[in-house]
Amino acid sequence: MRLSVITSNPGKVREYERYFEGLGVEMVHAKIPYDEVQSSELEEVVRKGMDELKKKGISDFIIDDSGLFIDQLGGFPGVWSAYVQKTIGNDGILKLMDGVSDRSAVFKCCIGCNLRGKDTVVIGTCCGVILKEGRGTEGFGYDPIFSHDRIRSFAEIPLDEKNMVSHRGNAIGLLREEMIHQISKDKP
Ligand code: ITT
Repeated sequence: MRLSVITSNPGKVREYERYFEGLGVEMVHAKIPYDEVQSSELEEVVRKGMDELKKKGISDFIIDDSGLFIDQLGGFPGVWSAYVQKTIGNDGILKLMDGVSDRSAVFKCCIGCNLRGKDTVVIGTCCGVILKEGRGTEGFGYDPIFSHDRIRSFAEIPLDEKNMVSHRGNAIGLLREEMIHQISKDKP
């Protein structure tokens, strides 16, 4: 089985490839642009993106819209995470969090998967905290400033460990269950 991972972010592709290794699913990176609508819900962005890609005749793919939601910033950067990462970046977030004692945050990942004509949308979350400084060289995006165990940042843990606990790992776990269910139903 072959699935295109449609994203501009190679870090996401590495996580999908690692997770699906050994499951007989080949992940292929595809950079096909689609509109990410302005919405306060990751799921709406994903569903509209899937509709647009299907209208273009594309099938058997995964898209992923993720965000970091910081409690004391009213959920910011949330659905604006990509823009905020490109503009003020991790240093900007650390400045906004200067002197803030409750550093709780949630990473969310919404995956849309089109497989054999059927759409599945799942959401995974990972609770943690914003660290006081960026640490580590693994991963991408907000990984250096986010910690799920309040000790190590996501950029300080190996990819396999991130996949076991992360928002994306949790979402992929749900998707995998759906895929196994669907494949067993399709078998003659
Ligand atoms: P595509 O939309 O093309 O897939 P993107 O990088 O813009 O790629 P998102 O909109 O889903 O992806 O991500 C919003 C931001 O959150 C972006 O800056 C990502 O780097 C960051 N991000 C997403 N998942 C992350 C993760 O697991 N660890 C750290 N940062 C992450």
